[in-house]
Amino acid sequence: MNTGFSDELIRRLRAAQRVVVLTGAGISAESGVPTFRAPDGLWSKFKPEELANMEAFLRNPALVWQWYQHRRDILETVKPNPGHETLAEMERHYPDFIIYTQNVDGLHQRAGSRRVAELHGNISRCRCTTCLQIIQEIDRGQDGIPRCPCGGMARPDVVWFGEMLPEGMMEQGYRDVAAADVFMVIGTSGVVYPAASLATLASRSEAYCIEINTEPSALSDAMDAVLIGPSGEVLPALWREVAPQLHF
Ligand code: BV8
Ligand code: ZN
Repeated sequence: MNTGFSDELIRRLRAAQRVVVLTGAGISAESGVPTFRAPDGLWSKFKPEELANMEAFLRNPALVWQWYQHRRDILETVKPNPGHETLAEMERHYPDFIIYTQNVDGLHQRAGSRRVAELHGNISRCRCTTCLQIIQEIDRGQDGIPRCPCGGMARPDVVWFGEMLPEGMMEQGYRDVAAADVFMVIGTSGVVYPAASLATLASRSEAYCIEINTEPSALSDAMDAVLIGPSGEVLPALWREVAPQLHF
C-alpha cells in the first residue's frame, strides 16, 4: 500500500549505499524534548543571546546553569522515539550511514545509533572554563554553579552562538555529503549555521535530498522530496515501505 511516498523516493532509498542525515530538535519533540523556536519552545521564555553564549554565561552563570539544569532534568525523564529508533535500524542496513545532529540530548546514541557527529556538543557533558578538561561528575557549588576539581567554573559541553563547532567536524560533513547517494534532513528549521549548510551543500550535490518536518522549513525549496508529518511516524512508515523484508 502506497503511503504517499513517491516511487522515486523509495527507489533512491533502496538503491542507496551512502546515506547522510542531519537532525534538529524536531526529531526529539515526540520524546518530550521541547524544540527551540516553537511558540512554547525553549527560546520562547529566553532569547538565545540571553543564554546560549559565553557573554551571558560570564554575566550570569547561575541563570545559564539554571536553564541547562532544567533541560538536563527533562532529559532524565525522556527516551528515544520511533524516529530515533528507525535511524538506528537504517544505520545497521546501509554500508555507509552517518547522522550529523544539532541536538545535544544524546537520544540518537541511546536509540542505538553508533555513527553520530554531535555538531553542537552534548548537554550531559560538562567542561571546565579554566583547565578545559571534561568533567564527569559535577558537584553543585553553593552558588548553584558546578565547579571543576581545579576550582574553575564548569560549563555545559555545548557549542554556544559565536563559538566554533568541534574541530574538523564540518569539513568531514562536507566530504560525507559530497559522496552521499541520499541526504535526509529531519526536524530542523534550518536557520542555524554552519550546521544548515550541510543541507544547502547536499542540494547542490548528486545526493537525493529528503526532508521530514511537520511544516516547511528554510530548506524545503532546495529538497527533492519534502515529507510533512511528525518524524516519529513518517520515518517508521517510510522504512517499512523501503525495506519490507526487514519488517516481518
Ligand atoms: C558560529 C547548542 C562563528 C546550545 C545551539 C546571521 C546570519 C547567519 C548566521 C549567523 C548570523 N549571526 C550569527 C550567525 C551564526 C550563528 C547562527 O547561525 N545564528 C542563527 C540563529 C542566525 N551560528 C553560530 O553562532 C555558530 N557558530 O557561527 O561560529 C565563528 C566563526 C569564526 C570564529 C568563531 C566563531 C554556533 C551555532 C550553535 C549554537 N548552539 N545549540 C544549546 O542547545 O543550548 S543552536 C540550537 O539551534 C540547537 O542546537 C538546535 O538544534 C539548533 C537549531 O535549531 P533546530 O534544531 O532547527 O530547532 P528549531 O526549534 O529551530 O526547529 C525545530 C524544527 O523541527 C522545526 O522546523 C519544526 O517544524 C520541526 N518539528 C517540530 N516537531 C517535529 C518537527 N519535525 C519533525 N517531527 C516533529 N515531531
Ligand atoms: Zn578545571
